[in-house]
Amino acid sequence: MADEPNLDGAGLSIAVVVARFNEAITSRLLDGALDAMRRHEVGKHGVYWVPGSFELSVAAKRVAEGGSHDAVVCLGAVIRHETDHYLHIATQAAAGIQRAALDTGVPCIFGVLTCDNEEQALARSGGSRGNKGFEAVESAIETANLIRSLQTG
Ligand code: DLZ
Repeated sequence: MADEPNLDGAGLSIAVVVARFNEAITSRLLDGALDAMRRHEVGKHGVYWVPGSFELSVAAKRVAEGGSHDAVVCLGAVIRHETDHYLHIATQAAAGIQRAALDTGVPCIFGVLTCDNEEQALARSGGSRGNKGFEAVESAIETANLIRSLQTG
């Protein structure tokens, strides 16, 4: 059976990088993220806005390099349009966020919705399917605590 996740946020500092594109959705993800940080008593946090999900990774990398946060949560909403443009944005956002994490050693969490329509995105940003922003912060806390425990042996 798997270990219980360590969701104690006290003593952690978490950054949230959030995309302004589809702000009606991403502001709900941010609300969920802030709620999770309150509930898990995260010590400090910072919020950084970028234009769209494509820019999340470059900002996450710079924030992680700054060294003052234990994890970076990236929030965005990529919604299918008439062309396949959205596919490139979602794929590059995922790859870039993972690269930022691997390059810096700081957990960078993928809290980006990839949906067919706004209805699906609303359901996953505080609707019937929960809030991906809340879940992303829990992933950040658990991973940051694991990394910290591995560093201190
Ligand atoms: C241009 C664009 C499009 C078409 N769709 C989305 C989207 O669904 N979600 C999102 O976060 N951003 C979108 N963008 C903006 C890009 O992420 C990016 O900001 C611009 O292409 C400028 O690099």
